[in-house]
Amino acid sequence: MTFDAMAFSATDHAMMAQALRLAERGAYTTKPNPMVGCVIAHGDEVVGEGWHAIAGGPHAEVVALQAAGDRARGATVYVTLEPCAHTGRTGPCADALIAAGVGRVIAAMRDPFPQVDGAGFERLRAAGIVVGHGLMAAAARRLNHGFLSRIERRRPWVRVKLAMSLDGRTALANGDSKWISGEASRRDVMRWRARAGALLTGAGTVLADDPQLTVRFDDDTPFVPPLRVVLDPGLATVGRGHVRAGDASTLYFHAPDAKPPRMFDAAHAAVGMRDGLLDLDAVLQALAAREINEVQVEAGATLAGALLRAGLVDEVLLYVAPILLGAEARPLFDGLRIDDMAQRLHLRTVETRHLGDDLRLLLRPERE
Ligand code: AOF
Ligand code: ZN
Repeated sequence: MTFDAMAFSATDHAMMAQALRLAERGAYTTKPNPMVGCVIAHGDEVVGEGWHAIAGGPHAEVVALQAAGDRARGATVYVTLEPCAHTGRTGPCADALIAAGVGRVIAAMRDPFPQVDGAGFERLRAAGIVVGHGLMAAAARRLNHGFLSRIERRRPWVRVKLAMSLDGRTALANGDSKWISGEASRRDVMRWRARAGALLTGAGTVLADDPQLTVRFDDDTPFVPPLRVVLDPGLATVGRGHVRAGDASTLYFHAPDAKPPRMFDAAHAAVGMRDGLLDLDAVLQALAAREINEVQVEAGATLAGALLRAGLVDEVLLYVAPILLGAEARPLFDGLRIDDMAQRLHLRTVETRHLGDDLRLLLRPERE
């Protein structure tokens, strides 16, 4: 049977759905690696499960094979990403699957990582294993949109987090923006932060809000702390703000002519200027080069607006609080000039949810 002709059964779907749920367990810890889940089964009977928990640790298939032991022989393996064929921090999963004598491997999607990219499937087929792929591919892509963005577009996935009043305002005219959203929303933000490889803000937000940009959970859920990134063309915030307190590291991007002070010990990098702002494309490319898959932007309307205008926003995470801030307060995105309804920007609502008194929307700008 060729993989193109393989029809997936209801059992196949249920097993892959479980593999995707297992993969999610690595959401806060696998970065910069993708999240991967694996289920090994004989028909409806699951004999092994695994997920990739941490970069450098065993891959999902290896964990599941260990759990299955001898029962892996002749079994079907469901995995959310193509098994690897390279020797990276661990040995190739394709070889481990072959050695265990599995009968069939079904993957949700191909791994675009240059050292894999189809080579895993080929190696399995060459060993006589039946290979299928494409089962629940859309869900698998969504799961790893950050990793895929870094590999395929050489820039991270960009999520802009905003909290607004019912009248669409994010801060008072004097810059005060604490507290718009409620307690449940603020707890929820921590979970999204923990998924991100970097939290990005601007010098204006550091001066006005003094955020810590750390993950603070009220339980002991493990996570890899995201890098804090400050866009500060003139290095005006050096030595100021909470953004360097706590355990996470901080990286400053500045204009080429800004001179870091002599005793400045934080990581910093110069990027060019474009339209009076740091070149945002260059910033994102530099973050991808540092293996950042997903960036969460927590900044004001200036940076959010600049990213949106540059077409660099992949996702908007919006908390809507049932309060009114009035017409003098600041909007969501600065610099959008729309004189004609034909110019209006469309976003697609991907998900809505209630959090206490707030409403959480997940939106994607529509690209033409
Ligand atoms: C798999 N199963 O569970 C994962 C895979 O540095 P390494 O050795 O951990 O390799 C990382 C690369 O391996 C990563 O970029 C991605 O292409 C693949 N991840 N592959 O077969 C897994 N996590
Ligand atoms: Zn692997």
